Amino acid sequence: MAQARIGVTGLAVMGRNLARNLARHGHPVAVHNRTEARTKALIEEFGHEGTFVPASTPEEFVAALERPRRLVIMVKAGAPTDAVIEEFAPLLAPGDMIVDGGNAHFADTRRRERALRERGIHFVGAGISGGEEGALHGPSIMPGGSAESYRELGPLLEDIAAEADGEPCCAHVGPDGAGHFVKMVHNGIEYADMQLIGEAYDLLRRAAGLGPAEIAEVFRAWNGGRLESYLIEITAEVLAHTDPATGAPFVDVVLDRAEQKGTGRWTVQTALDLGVPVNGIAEAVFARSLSGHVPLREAARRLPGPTPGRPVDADVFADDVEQALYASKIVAYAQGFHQIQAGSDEYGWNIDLGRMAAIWRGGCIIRARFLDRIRAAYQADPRIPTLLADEHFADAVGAAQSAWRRVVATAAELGVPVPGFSSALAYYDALRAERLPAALIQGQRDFFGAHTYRRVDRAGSFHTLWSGDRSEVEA
Ligand code: NBP
Repeated sequence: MAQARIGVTGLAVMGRNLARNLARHGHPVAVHNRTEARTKALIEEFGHEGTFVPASTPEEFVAALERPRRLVIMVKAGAPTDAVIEEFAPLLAPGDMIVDGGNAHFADTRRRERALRERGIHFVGAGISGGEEGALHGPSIMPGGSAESYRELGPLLEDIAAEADGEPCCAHVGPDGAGHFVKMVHNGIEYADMQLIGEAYDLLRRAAGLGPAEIAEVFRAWNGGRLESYLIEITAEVLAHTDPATGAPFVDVVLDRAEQKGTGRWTVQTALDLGVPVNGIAEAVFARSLSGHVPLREAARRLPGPTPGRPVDADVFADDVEQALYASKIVAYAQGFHQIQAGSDEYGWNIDLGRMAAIWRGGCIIRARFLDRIRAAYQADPRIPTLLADEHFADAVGAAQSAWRRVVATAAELGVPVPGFSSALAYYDALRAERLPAALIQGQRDFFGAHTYRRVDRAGSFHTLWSGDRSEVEA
């Protein structure tokens, strides 16, 4: 007999917490896991939190769900997701819904959605951000799939999502893979944001000579202003932490090799396919990659750097870094939103970009005060070509640009790597440039490959007879 409104299969950290979140909100939830011990552990530890219906087999699990069935998969992304779909889909009926809450690649989600649609089953790729804490207390949820499935699922998902200013941090993103695409770009932006914060810390330490505890205080102060965000807040916590074993600053005992699970890399790969310049996100992915190349770093350690100069004035420099960080962050988000717009156009998703900013305001890792500004920018002009053209952001980067340039110049002089800050500044300068050296590149391409070029003064494509008399012909 059907007893559960929704079911979760895959009860590792994310699935377990999502199931608990549903139960805590009064939704009877069926729970299942390939290895039954996880199901039993959930019931033993948290069964008192709400109505759980434990199931030992897929058949029992499906039988426990009211119709149309809502089945959430929270397993390891990739082949396990396909295996679970293959296991459950034959047990479902037309109109039922499978939600994949894992970190799937949006192209896989498109493929799975198409295949299940042919069997009459709705497949919803839902990006879920916020890690295990978010899954339990309220994540940011980005569901794709059909509008019809959202009518059935939306109220449940909105119920368990985080809230920001009384609004749920969950909205229907668009058809098929739109939800996982937006989650992917969200993660790419997260990479960029973290890299920029890392550079700010490195500069305050190496250029201004501040210690981790002092830098923690700088971040705490920043968190009271326009940079207020979860990432700035936890940065202060991490920097203030002392290693209990050695008494040293925690940040000094951690190996400086950053890891990644792959969504940042997907963001950059997809951006390349779409032809969208996301250099801030790419630099962040490459910076993590570089940090892990130990033999490379060891081989290069003896290369000369600049002669140490005088330390900068810490207070003045910290203010400059705050401005550089804010401006670079605006650029990173502008690039990410450009990519979402491009994906939406490419796949016909019709994504409401302002809504995406709104549902990232709570629950997720990049939640930040300034997302309100991004929402406002898209409300004012839903097709604005870049966030940098919005009046607020244009004014902010304009006001910050002198400090931003000083910070990048100081970093270069002192030999502190700031790929995030400097690539963001290069993007800003490239976008605002009257003329770019792309004209020369077109000339080179025409010279060696007869690739042709267009002219500023008349329509058409042209080729110069470089190895002949250098006259111009229309191509
Ligand atoms: P994991 O990604 O560690 O996956 C473990 C779960 O997958 C277990 O329930 C395991 O069952 C199940 N599983 C595997 Br592995 N292969 C299976 C198969 N062939 N058939 C059935 N079940 C299989 O769990 P997680 O960290 O909770 O993450 C779940 C999803 O959420 C992932 O896609 C992840 O990328 C995504 N996500 C994670 C986070 C996070 O902070 N951890 C945040 C956002 C999204 P078993 O118990 O029988 O081995």
